[in-house]
Amino acid sequence: MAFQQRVFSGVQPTGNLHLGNYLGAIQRFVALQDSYDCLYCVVDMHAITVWQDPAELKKQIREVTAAFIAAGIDPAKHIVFNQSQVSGHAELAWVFNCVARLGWLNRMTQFKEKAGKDRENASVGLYAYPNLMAADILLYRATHVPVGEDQKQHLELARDIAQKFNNDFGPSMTALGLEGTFFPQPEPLIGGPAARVMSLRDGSKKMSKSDPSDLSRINLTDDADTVASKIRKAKTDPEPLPSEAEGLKGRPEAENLVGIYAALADISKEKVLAEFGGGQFSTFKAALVDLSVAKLGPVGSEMKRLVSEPSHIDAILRDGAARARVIADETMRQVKDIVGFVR
Ligand code: AQP
Repeated sequence: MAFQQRVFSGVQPTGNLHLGNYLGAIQRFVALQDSYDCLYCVVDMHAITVWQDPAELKKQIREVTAAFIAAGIDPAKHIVFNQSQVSGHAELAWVFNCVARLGWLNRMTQFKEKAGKDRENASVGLYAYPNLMAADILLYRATHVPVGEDQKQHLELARDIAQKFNNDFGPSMTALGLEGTFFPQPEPLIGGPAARVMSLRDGSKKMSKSDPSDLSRINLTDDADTVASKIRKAKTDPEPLPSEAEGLKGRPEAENLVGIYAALADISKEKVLAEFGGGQFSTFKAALVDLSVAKLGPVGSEMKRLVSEPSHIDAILRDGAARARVIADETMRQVKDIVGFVR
């Protein structure tokens, strides 16, 4: 079956949207708008897999929506919405809870990292998170999913779930006259120089919203002075920058800053090193500050302007959810028939 080319991706409203979310995901969402029909979702149901203060959660949902729009996503041409307004996500996730195997989920490294040592106390939702993510994507039968590298394993699981559903229910689909495969194999779109942006304080850890040190990340709402100070304080090593990308091996902090520059300037790491190789970090950092402020400053100020008008954001989310529901309801109608539920 030929599936309509469609992009789906989501961002959790868990606070402190950072440069990693921007370069690994949001900036790439913007670029895909010209070639695909896109759905960009504020995944609030994923957010509550760890405790969220209800009043803060509302603010954060609006903040992620504002970031999408400030970065250049057009909610009139594409669909921007929050997950909890479309009940199909929860319904399909339940079906997938019954398709995915415990052994598959036991292999998910993100659960192990997030649950940490206190595994017994982690929510069931955190454990089942990848099944909900598979439902998010497959509810729209999306064919392409732009994500950062940290989500690669979850995408592979979504592909396994799609395949098992198609196999398990193959005879039921045939009986219903549905030809071929029902769910596509969604393709991850991972790549570019900033698929995994690392912490500014430790090149072995990914830049993350939940890192207790604010110096580890550049938040999209940081002002120019804060961005400059965080980049100046970013950990480096004593060697000058190499002139070839090969020379970045074993130098994670240098590689991270060069990757950030390359992604912001939309050039390759080689090109960055052709310009700055052999020089000191101080010169390179000054150029990185200028570039970061020039690129992120307008996004941050537009985000602040948009969040000051919550009713406008809520209207965008309601409109997006209504349009998402049209696709989702049709998928769920067919899924219910395939599974054997009476409607
Ligand atoms: N450091 C990163 N580099 C590149 N891409 C990243 N993403 C996240 N961190 C980086 C990508 O951003 C999108 C949205 O992520 P999310 O908020 O839904 O979830 P996350 O990956 O759990 O983000 P954080 O910042 O790491 O949050 P916490 O600290 O709560 O775990 C995804 O496409 C993700 O790949």
